[in-house]
Amino acid sequence: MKTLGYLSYALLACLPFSEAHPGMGEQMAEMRRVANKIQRRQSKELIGDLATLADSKLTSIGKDIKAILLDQQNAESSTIDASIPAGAIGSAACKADLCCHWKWLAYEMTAKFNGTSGRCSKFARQAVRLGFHDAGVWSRDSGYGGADGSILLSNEMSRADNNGLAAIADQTNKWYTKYNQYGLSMADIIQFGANVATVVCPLGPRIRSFVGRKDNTKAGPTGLLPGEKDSADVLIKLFQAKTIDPHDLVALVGAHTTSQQHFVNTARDGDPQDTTPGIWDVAFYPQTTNNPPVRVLKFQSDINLSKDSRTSPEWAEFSGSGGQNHWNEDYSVAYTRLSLLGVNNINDLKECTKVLPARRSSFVSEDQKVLDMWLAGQFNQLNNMVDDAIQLTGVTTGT
Ligand code: HEM
Ligand SMILES: *[C@@H]1O[C@H](CO)[C@@H](O)[C@H](O)[C@H]1NC(C)=O
Ligand SMILES: CC(=O)N[C@H]1CO[C@H](CO)[C@@H](O)[C@@H]1O
Repeated sequence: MKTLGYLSYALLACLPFSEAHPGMGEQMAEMRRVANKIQRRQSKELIGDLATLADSKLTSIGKDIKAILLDQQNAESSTIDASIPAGAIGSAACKADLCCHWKWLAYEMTAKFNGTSGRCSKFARQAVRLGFHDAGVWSRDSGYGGADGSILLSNEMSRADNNGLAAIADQTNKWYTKYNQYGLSMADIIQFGANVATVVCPLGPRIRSFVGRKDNTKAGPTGLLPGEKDSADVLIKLFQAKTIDPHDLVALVGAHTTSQQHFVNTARDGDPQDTTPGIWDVAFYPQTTNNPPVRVLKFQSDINLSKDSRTSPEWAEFSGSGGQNHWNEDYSVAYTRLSLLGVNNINDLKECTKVLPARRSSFVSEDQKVLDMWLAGQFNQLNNMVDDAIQLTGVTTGT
């Protein structure tokens, strides 16, 4: 790969820098990042029908998704349709409009995912994880499984892998009962839910949202989801078998920035994985390698990934300045791939990104003083309130 390396650095000479007067160190970091990106592109793998379809056969959405999978195009979009839905749920006007029922569903999801604190709720965080656990049950060798709705349409929820997803499973089943009659598949509702949840979390990216996946009532293969005690090597190989490279894996586990665990350590039910649960910031990365307040519970798998030479450079980059935009961009590309594993009609998908709510690019936690005391190990009883993203008011700090 040496020649590719030289090629990458040669190409850099033509690339403009976006920052006005970045320091030399930052310039070097940016150069390394772009060079790595160019190198990574060479090894990006196509999936599903896109692996075999000729370019001349691609629809415009097929072309876009292919470019996203090859890391040649951003997967974020700010295109918003602010008009009211074309008609009431179930009306002829709504049925005639591709994204109308998706818009109603986006309203319902947003209400469920947005806490009174403005942070995203436990439903949002479980929705992101549900999207991963439906799609992630797939590998190049499995031949079946993936983003097919089977996590809720079969008995997969009885697997220990899916502990912690009961609340979003119940809620998603209700949405399916209400909307499947209008053509919305379970597989799509789950992936759409993950994308709505991501953008409802403050600072989260607004990921392009495609619909048209097919449902499958057959349970996916077992043994394809990661464990919290896995080594970096096991995790890297597990994800590589899903066509997800180490870089994309680092981007994806950043979703733990929002997390509050319940089953890794049941004695510490509700303890978060960084100091800002319910916020899609990059605090998770540096806090995994440092010493955060006592209530932050780090997963061994995350610690291991932060240290392995194949994943630690990216971990450090997301931790550094400019990490948020870089991470949002990379997460969106990586999640788009994840959300399409096992999907064999990618070229026929349609797009309803415009019905997602707007993203929030800044956020102030108004109850941070109370949160900080909670993080320092006081107020155990606040765990569930933080989990539900309830505004914590009326507690004086005495300072
Ligand atoms: C390295 C592989 C991974 C491992 C070992 C892992 C493991 C876990 C575990 C054990 C939990 C806590 C569940 C609980 O106790 O309630 C969790 C939470 C979570 N995971 Fe992962 N995960 C991995 C990758 C991912 C990926 C790729 C995503 C999404 C793209 C993701 C999204 C989440 C989210 C959003 C939560 C928070 C759930 C909540 O707050 O209820 N994880 N993960
Ligand atoms: C979520 O709630 C916050 C504050 O309550 C509000 O500022 C924000 O716009 C809401 N987000 C969405 C997508 O509705
Ligand atoms: C294989 C490996 O590196 N496992 C490590 C994962 O992280 C935990 C916590 O730091 C270590 O104890 C393991 O040895």
